[in-house]
Amino acid sequence: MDGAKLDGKTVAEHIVDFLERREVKHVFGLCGHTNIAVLAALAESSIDFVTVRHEQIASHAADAYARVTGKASVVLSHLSPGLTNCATGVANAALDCIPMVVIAGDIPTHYYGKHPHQEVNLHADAAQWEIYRPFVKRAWRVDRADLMAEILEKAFHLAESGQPGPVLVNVPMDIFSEVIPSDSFDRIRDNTRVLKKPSIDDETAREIVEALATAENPVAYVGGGILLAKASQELREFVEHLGLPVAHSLMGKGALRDDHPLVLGMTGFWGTELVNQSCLNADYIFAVGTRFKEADCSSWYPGYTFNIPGSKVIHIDIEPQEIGRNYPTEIGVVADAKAALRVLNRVAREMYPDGFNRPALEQKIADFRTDFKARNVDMATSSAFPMMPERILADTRKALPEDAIITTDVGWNKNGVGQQFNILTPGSILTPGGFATMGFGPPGAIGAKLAAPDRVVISLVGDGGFGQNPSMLATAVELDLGIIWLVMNNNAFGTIAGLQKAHYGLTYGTTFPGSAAAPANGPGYADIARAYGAEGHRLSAADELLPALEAAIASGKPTVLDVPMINNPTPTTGHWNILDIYSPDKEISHVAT
Ligand SMILES: Cc1ncc(C[n+]2csc(CCOP(=O)(O)OP(=O)(O)O)c2C)c(N)n1
Ligand SMILES: [Mg+2]
Repeated sequence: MDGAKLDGKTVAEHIVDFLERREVKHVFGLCGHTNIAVLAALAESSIDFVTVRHEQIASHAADAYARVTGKASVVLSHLSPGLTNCATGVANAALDCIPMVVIAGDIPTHYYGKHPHQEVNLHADAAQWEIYRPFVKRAWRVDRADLMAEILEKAFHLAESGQPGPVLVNVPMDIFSEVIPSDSFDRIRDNTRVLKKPSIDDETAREIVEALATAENPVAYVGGGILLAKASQELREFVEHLGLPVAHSLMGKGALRDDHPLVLGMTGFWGTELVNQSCLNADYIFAVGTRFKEADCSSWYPGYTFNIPGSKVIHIDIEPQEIGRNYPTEIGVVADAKAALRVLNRVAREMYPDGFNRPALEQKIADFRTDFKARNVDMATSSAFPMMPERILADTRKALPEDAIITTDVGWNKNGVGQQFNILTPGSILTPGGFATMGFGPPGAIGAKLAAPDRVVISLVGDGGFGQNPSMLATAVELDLGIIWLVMNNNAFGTIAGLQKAHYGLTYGTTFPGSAAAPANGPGYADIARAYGAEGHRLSAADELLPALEAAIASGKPTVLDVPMINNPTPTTGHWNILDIYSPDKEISHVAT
């Protein structure tokens, strides 16, 4: 063995060299006997291994890290229970198109099917990789050491190209430890690193610009694809030139800063009247980088968010399967959002050098904002305690710099933020859109802070969501990450409690014992934070929030703020078609208190 080692490196060492060449700075994960060879190689490298106490924390942190860096993040997992623990975060990343490479250890190849310790072999031998199949772009089981180099190369390519997403590289532990010559890795050194993405031809671009320029009520509808393609600047130029109002999906929030005069807001179930009405009245919808998903489209019911057919749809997306799935589409274009918008901008300036101004539209948006603010002002400034959610959001926005990164979870923090919290820097809101995973936000903040150590990072999270992964505090304290976790604590799985109350008239299994003011269960979240070595404060009056946030930002210490909050639902004008299941014959608003 020693002799062989002199001639070459182990596969684990080659993997780490490969990651270094790709300028990977952090690997997120948790140990097990199947991956300690990789840990040993990482220990000798320039890469920091971010160790966590639960694999879900690793995959959520890696997800957020990739959202901020724009590059595939790397997770190192143990086999079976490690990989299944990790799965939720990987699936969350998959449904939001976030690039990630998961490297997992597995049982040794010579024990395939013999049921060695922790093998998944109920339907096929050594089959744990199949658990990931439904949500990764591809899952490899590496059965030969000399294939590792090209599989890794393909894995990163696939994760980052087209519609990005996670991939799995599943490695039997004996292969990690096999010593191989470097030629297979040498061969891929000069392979393509970056793929040029597809764009749009001039003729189609002219067709689109013409349609939008001659439309009466065109609306741009943008999704997370703008942020993935880093196309905010190009989007702004285009909509400003053509005077297009901009509606966005949850994932598209912040594609254009929310206080831009042309931004209508988030569509769908939690959308406001202005945005939903504008989309309903549109003759052309210019959709870019969005999948028209259910929550953003009021379950595709006509009359709530979109009237399609009726409105004509132009849809640009990198993934052909997204085009025309739920709505008939007049012009579909498979292209990268940034590349396509660049061409569209040039063509628009050639065709209409003076562009378009729509002062009446801008005035309408401004008036709506003033009116919305006025209607909200009592709640946004209320001294009520437990606090009004609107006040929590308003004070938080006041305390944060414009470029602060906010992770949300699910619940009030996501829906209310989507609706009424201004995002002022593209890419500064990280939210679990597709999977809507409770528990994403708090560990997500760890990934965000590691990717952007100089920016303020705050996790807005419900008490239910915070309870999912509190052990992420251990990692944050060990790495001294100055993150703020603001627990919007209504002592309930409040969003679901609201639904249950409206349809069934009770809250069973959806609220916690006691009340928001006096939860029956101890210890409180501030105590938990202190037990982990973080700062922890439970607020006792609404006026304490702003100073507490300012102090936490100034301290740069990991801080949990436990903020008692009234259990009011997020107001909505949209629609969610679960009513037909739970209350088919009743006129019911399932968010009514
Ligand atoms: C992992 C997971 N389990 C369950 C759900 C269903 N769910 C959606 S919102 C919600 C309640 C979240 O409670 P909390 O974090 O306290 O936020 P709140 O609704 O009270 O604002 C639940 C359980 C989910 N989205 N994800
Ligand atoms: Mg709650």
